[in-house]
Amino acid sequence: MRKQSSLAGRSRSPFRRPLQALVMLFALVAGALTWSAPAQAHGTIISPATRAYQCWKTWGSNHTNPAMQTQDPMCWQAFQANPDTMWNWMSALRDGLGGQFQARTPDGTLCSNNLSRNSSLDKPGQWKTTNVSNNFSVQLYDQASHGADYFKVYVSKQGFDPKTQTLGWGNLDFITQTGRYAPAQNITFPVQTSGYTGHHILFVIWQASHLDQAYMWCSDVNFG
Ligand SMILES: [Cu+2]
Repeated sequence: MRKQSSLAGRSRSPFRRPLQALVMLFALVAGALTWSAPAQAHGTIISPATRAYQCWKTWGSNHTNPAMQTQDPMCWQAFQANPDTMWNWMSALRDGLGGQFQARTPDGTLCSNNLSRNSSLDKPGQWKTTNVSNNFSVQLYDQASHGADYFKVYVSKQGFDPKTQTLGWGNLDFITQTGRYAPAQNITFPVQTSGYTGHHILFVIWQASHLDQAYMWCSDVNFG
């Protein structure tokens, strides 16, 4: 019986092998697409760069380089924790918050938008900073052109140390809330501050316009 069935199997193999090869090829391609393509296309603040975007831009094409461990340890730990955080720099979103940002975002989870897959972004440390003056521009790049109901902008208080402290709501100064912006791939708005020196976290909430979809990010800035 075994012999017969194996013979039968062999006789079918010219048909089965190409089919198996096709199935495997499809699985490989599907797997590669799932891994490399963003789950959905959205956006982030590219200037001053958000944490995940800065890491992606600096190391994305070179993310296995061991030099990152000493040159940019916070990006290193983020890539170690979950490289998807960087590949999906545009997808730090939650739907349906109804504007309840503080109530639904516990202290210590602000920089990840309370997304556990991005918790590496909440870690204090030597994140690379962008130099800014008291008055600077914030630039959203949005592949999906959602537009904005508004942006809310905060800066960590003078005296708060992003290198050693985890960010909570009580550590933030509210700076401004913008008006609406029509759908566009690039939205730039001005921010005016005073009295800040050194390393601060710029915390921005983007309430997108196509549905109740909220993004939150931390950008590390150095007030010169
Ligand atoms: Cu979107």
